[in-house]
Parts: sequence; structure tokens; C-alpha cells
Amino acid sequence: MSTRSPATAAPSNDPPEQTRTGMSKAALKQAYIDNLFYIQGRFRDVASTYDLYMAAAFTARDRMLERWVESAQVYKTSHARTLCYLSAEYLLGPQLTQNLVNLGIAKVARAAAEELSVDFNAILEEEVEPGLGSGGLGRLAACYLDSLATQRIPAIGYGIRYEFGIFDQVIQDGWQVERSDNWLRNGNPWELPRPKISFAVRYGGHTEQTRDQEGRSRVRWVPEMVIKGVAYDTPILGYGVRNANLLRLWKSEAPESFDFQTFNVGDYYGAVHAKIEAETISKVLYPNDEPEAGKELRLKQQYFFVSCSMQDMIRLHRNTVGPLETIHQKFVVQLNDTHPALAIAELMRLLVDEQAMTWEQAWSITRQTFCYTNHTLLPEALETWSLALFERLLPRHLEIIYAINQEFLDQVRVRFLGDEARIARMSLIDETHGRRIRMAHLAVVGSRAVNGVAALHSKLIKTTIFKDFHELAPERFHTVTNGVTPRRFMVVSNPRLARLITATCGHDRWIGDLEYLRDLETHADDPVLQARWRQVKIAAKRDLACWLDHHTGVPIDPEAMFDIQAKRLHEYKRQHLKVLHIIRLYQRLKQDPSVSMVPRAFIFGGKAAPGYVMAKLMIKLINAVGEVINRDPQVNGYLRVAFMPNFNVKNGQRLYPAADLSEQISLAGKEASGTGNMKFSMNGALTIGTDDGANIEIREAVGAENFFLFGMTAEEVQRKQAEGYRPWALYQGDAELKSDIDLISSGLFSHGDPHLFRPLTDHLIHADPFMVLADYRAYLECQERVTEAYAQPRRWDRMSILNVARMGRFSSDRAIREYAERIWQIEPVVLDS
Ligand code: B1N
Repeated sequence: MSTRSPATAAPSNDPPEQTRTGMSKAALKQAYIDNLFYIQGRFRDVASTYDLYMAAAFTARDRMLERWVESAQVYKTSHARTLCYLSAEYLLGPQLTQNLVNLGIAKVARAAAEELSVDFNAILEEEVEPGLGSGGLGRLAACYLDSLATQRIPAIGYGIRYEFGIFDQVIQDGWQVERSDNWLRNGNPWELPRPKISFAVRYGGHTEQTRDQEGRSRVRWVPEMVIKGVAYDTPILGYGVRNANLLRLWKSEAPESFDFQTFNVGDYYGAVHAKIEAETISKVLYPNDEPEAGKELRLKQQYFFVSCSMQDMIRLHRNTVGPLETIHQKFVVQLNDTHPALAIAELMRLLVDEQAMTWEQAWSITRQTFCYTNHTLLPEALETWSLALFERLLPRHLEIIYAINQEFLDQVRVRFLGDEARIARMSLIDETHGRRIRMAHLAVVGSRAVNGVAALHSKLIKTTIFKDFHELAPERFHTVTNGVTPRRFMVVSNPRLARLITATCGHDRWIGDLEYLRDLETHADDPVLQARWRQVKIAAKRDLACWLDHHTGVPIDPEAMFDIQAKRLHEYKRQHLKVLHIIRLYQRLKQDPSVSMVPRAFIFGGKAAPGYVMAKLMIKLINAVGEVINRDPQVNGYLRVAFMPNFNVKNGQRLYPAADLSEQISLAGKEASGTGNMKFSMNGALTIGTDDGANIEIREAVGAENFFLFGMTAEEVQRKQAEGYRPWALYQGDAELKSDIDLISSGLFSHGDPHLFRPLTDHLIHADPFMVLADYRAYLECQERVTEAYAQPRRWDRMSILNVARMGRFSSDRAIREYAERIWQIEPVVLDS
């Protein structure tokens, strides 16, 4: 290709418009070349792999935009009821394959690229994922976007366009080291900046009482700082439908007028400073599990995106339907945890202060608009803001919250006369820990529906943190068990399995309706399917082993059982329980080298919050134990330990297909739902798990005989804690447990340093808040049952096939249908093709 104009791919018979957005191989080839030339100014022979990735991305995006514009038009003209999903996090993962799958051109797009001598796998490796989330909650939001479009529900996802997402994790000398995630450095082909869609967001200052023209009293907020939020839009396609929805993320900027004003009076440096301060707001994602102290910026972020989103919602309503009084008929707002709960106060402010609505009417509309999902019971994760900080940043919102609170508590007083203790418990203001605003209470009081994310979790919120609220209005409490999208977590990440399932069922309807996986059930004992099933698994294990060897230097035998725990590092998730199991097996082998064992590869993945010392020490412990085991020839034929660095969506997609055993071992009552449990099981891993979160429902679905359950129930946990839990006695009373912990304290895993892991071992022995010691014995026994089952390949294969066959319920499509019907009352909008 030496000419100075974009090459022509090949003569084609497609109509001319088809060469721009057509789906044929010839059209796609031409589109790659055109996008390389006209968007990036590159020729095929000088293009880097990244340029080729960008060309492929633009080629997909052109095709997505057609559906997107069509959807927007139909939604507008049909006045479709629309969901606004408010989430501080969206963990989208790589976009290219996902979008090609949803466009229905995954195969032909690959073939077209390969005819241009493009190595498609290499360009997929180039893709940088937007890590705009820290774990399950952010990934859930991304799964829901996929399913909203697939279920044809008109929806807008609102959030923050963080310039730096979740940090990249590297492992140095066994420790986690954080690197900033500069995901935008090479440009983001999936987003469309919308400079014209921008809103002012205010902070600080004070409020004043004024009167409007009719003489009614009004509040005027005189802010100290004004910034602006600019929309960046990403189209989100559905699978098997023409619907496309919108993810609208806000970037913070300094308003031009503001900085000119300052500039004109000569304060040039002041103006620059103000600009930097404005841009800081959407700069970086806060990982969860960070201590709350002093996170002023986090509160600024929450208000920032919520204010832009509510202003945008009002603007959209004005553009289409009109009278503001009907906005709750047009829109429903779903709060993804309390991080966007300020939207309740902000909508009140916009309606009352800016649109001159009466308080009563505004409150009635607001209360009918919002719904709230709770994702955690952990006390340290329940958001509260110090009143002083709140007042300094959002003085008007504090007044609004006071007013909401007063009205609400008056109602409580009427129902529960004289019960002042109840009033104090239910107040939006916590007076017991230095005055703080309870965001969860604001979310509950301002919403017409509240839901938990799994059956047990929903039961627990009604009996613990929201007990009083449940007594007041039980009809507002719901449950919707989480789900994950089979497009990304099966079709995209495990194409071999997807092909085998399709061949076995004789159709691919399961991709759009996961209940069709049931068609596999009748084949569960078929030796031919079982053999193929095993081949698919071993191929995925080989891929992962190769990746791990390359990235960690730990060689793993693909024939070993792949026993995987991949999730955020947290004491309640109990990665240290898994480590104690590994140490037990190690000691068993050392004491009796003739003992025969099913070879196992223990693979971990997950990030620790940068400020969570104990979680970081757990990473170090895993790597330290791995170091000793992996280089000991007496045991390393049976045991291997690897820590996958930088567990994110892309790397997760390498893990799920390769797992034989999925570790879901949180202390019962602590994991609200879990979604990794679903991803593993859908890919044919068997689960060893506690009676917690969605594990309970997965076990019910796949059958108790196909699930390895162990440990205390949530009730037993509560009882034990009430009785007074004494880990020391357990430590003293179980010789093996004691020797496993003592081996850590001995310094064997820390080059003779007995102090390194002391904080961890001491905490286990003396406090053990997540009751690792109480479940230790049951866990070991259950692992024995796992080993026994794994030693019978046909039995294991049958269990694995049945797990997949019965996972239909855990599709996010089902979850979204439940939300749409039971909570949102939104009907699908069908687009003609
Ligand atoms: O949300 C997931 C659940 O499957 C998990 O069980 C649950 O732990 C997770 C503060 C959170 N709960 N709370 C958070 C995220 C970010 C943050 O800044 C808290 N994440 C969960 C989906 O329901």
C-alpha cells in the first residue's frame, strides 16, 4: 500500500451506504482502512497495533451509533418511561469484543481484520479498560447497563468520568504497589464528548431568605465556588435487539466566565488555581474500604455528579414532555447504594428553589421518583458525613435535609408516641458519634422502594440496619438478587465453552435467555459431552497457566485442580482462611512425604485498598507462602500458589473459564451478594462456599449435592458473637490450627522474621472479628469432600455441567426484568429492525 489515499479493500457489491456502516466482511474491511486513514491519519503499513485497535473500535462505534440514534428517536417520540441509574462506579471492562458480540458481528469483524493481516488477538490485548469502579458494585452497574439495553428498557446510566480509575496493582517482593491508572492517555474511542451538555455545580457559601415576585418566601443560595460538569457519552448496546442506551459520565471543568472574571481583576494565579480545583473533582476514583476521614473531595464528587444528572433529567423532561409536575411519570431514579443519595436533596432544591414548586409537591414528586439499593451491612461502609463538613460544602442541602428529617420524625412520633429512642435511631442525623448525616437514612426516607441484593441480605437489612424503617413501612422493602451478564462472562470470556454449549443444545438462544441452559441437563451424564467439557476446561487452564507463568514466573501444571479465590482483599472475605488451608496441606506433605494428594494450584487475585494495612499484609502472606511452597521440590509437585497481579475485568475474564473450584468463603452474613460466585459457576467451576449472600441461592439452584457448603450460618454467627466469641480457646484447642498459625509466626514465610505477620496472627488469635478460627475445621473437612469428588472425573464433570445448566437465574437479564416489573414499572420499548 504505497498510494497517498486510503486503500480500497476489495471490490464489493454492497450498496454505497453499506461501506460506511455495513456488516459484511467487505464493508468492515473498508471501514477499518477508512478509520485508520481519516480518523488517525495512518496507513496500514505504518500503523501500530494500537492504531489498528483504534480503527477497529471506530468501526464498531460507527455501527453502534446508528442503533443509538434510532433508539433515542423512538424513546423520545414514544415518551417512553425511562430509568436513570445513578452510580458512582461503572466497571465496564474492555469494550471491543463486547460491542462486536452485541452488534452480532464478532466473527465477521475478526475475519475482516485477519484478511488485512491484522492479528486480532494482538489488538484485543492493546485495549485499556476503563477501571471506573473498585469491585462488585461497579461491575454490577456495568452488567445492568448491558441487560437494560438487552431487555429494551430505556435507560441512562449517570456517573463520573474519573480521569484516573482504580489503581493498577503490581506485586513487588510480594507486596502490593499501586500505580496510577492513566486510562485516557491514548484517547478513548468509545466516548463522545458533549461540550454543549454542561451544567453549573455550586459549592460552599451561604443561604439567604428572599421573596419572589408573588411575595412568597424563597431561599437563595450564594455559593462560594461554581464549577461545571460536561457530559461524555458512551453508547451501550443490547444483545439481540436494536436498542441502545446511554452511559453519560460527567467531567468537571472550570466555567470560562468564572475564570475570566478573576483574570480581569488581575488575579491570574488565582484563576489558574480555581481551574485546577475544579478539574480535581472528577480526577480520581476513591477505592472502597478506604477510611472515611477527611474525604471532602469524595463528598464533592458525589454532589457533583448527582447535581449534573438531576439538572440533565429536568432538561430532558422539558425537551420532551414538558410540565415538571409529571417528571416522576417520565423518570425513575435508581440509587446504586448511598453514594448518589444526595440526589434526593438536590432534586428538592432544584424543584423548590429553582423551579418555584411548593415543598409539598416537590416532596411528593421526589418520593415517587427514587428507589434505593443497599449493597452492604458492614458498619464501616455505611456512609455518614460530618455535619460540619456538609454544612461548609452544601449549606442549602443541609437545610433541606433538616426539613425532610423534621417532617419525617413528626410522622414517626405520631405512629410511635413517646418512643424517643426510636426517634434517635431513625433520625437522618446521628447525634451519638459527633453529629453526622446518615446517608442510608436519607436514601430510605426519600425512596419509594428499597431493596437488598440477595435473599439473605434483604432479610438482614429488614432485621438490622433498617429494622425501624421496615416496621414503619414494610411494603417498601424488596429483594432483587444480583445477576451478571452471560454475554461478557460466558460468550466473550469463554468462547470455547459457548461454542460447546451451543453445539450441545442445538441453539444459541441461551445467550439472550439464560434459562435455556437447562437444555444441557439431559446431557450431564453423556460421556462424549463430558470429554469435550473437560477439553474446554483444560484449554482455558492452559491459557491461564501460560499467562501466569509469563507474568509471575510461577509454572503451573494445567492438570492440577485450579482452586481460585479472586475478589477484593478484605478480612470479611477471609483470604487468610484459604491460606490456612494451604499451610495445612503443606504441613501434611512435609510430615508424610508419601501421602498422596490431588495436585492443586491455588490462584488468588484481588486488590487491597491502599490504606487497608491488614489487607495488604494478607497479599504479602499469600505471596510469602507461595514463595516457600513453589520452590520446595518436596511439595511443589502437589501444591502451587500464584497471585495474579492487577485483577480487573480483563484479567478476570482469564480466571473464570479456568477455575475448577471457586472459593466463596466470606463469614456468613457479611457478603451482601457476591457476583464472582456467579461468574465462576456459569463457567463450570464448582463452589466451596459459606451460607452467605447469593451462595445460598446458587446452592438451591444447582442442587445441594453439586455445591460444597461449609461453616456457620448467619444466625449461628450472631449467636456465637452474642455469647462471647473466644478465638484463643479455639487456637489452644485445635493442634493443627495452632500449628498452622504458629508456622506463620515462626518466621518460616518471612525469612526468619517472626514479626512480619504478627499483626495478622495476633489479630486472629485474640480478636478474629470475622471468625476465621471458628470455621477453620469445617472448611478443612469440606475441602476433603472436594478432593474426593475431584478424584472421580466423571462425577465432577456431571456436577460441573449441572452447575452451568442451572445458573439461568443468575443472568442480569432476570434481575433487570424483576426491577422493571416490581420496582420501576417500566415497559420494554421494541424497536423495528
Ligand atoms: O456490592 C456487590 C455485592 O455483590 C457485594 O457483596 C458487595 O460487597 C458490594 C463503598 C461499596 N457493597 N458496598 C460496596 C463499593 C464502593 C464503595 O465506595 C461500598 N460494594 C459492595 C454488588 O451488589
